[in-house]
Amino acid sequence: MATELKELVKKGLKKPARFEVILLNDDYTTMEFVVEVLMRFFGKYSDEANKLMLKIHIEGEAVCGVYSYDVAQTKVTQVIDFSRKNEQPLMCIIREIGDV
Ligand code: TYC
Repeated sequence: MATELKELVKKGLKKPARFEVILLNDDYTTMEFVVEVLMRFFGKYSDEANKLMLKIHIEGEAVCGVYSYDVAQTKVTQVIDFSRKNEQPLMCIIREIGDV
């Protein structure tokens, strides 16, 4: 197969990009609020949500879920809207997973 065609086939079969949704630590958001966010938007049970919240508190950040771009971006918007409505400064970002 010609090199150009090989490249096209390769492109067509490329794995869809995946994005990590990450919560960041801060000094003001309450621990209870972060646990609520993890349960409400990331489908975590109470135990897992508490462990993940503490990981963020100690390490500065943690991956809360992995999604397609659209779903990841929607999670960020939902978390930030919910946080501001509740007067919490919690920050949420997305990061593309690189091929290794
Ligand atoms: N560090 C916050 C506190 O001590 C708790 C916290 C945890 C805030 C996780 C944000 O993503 C976060 N109240």
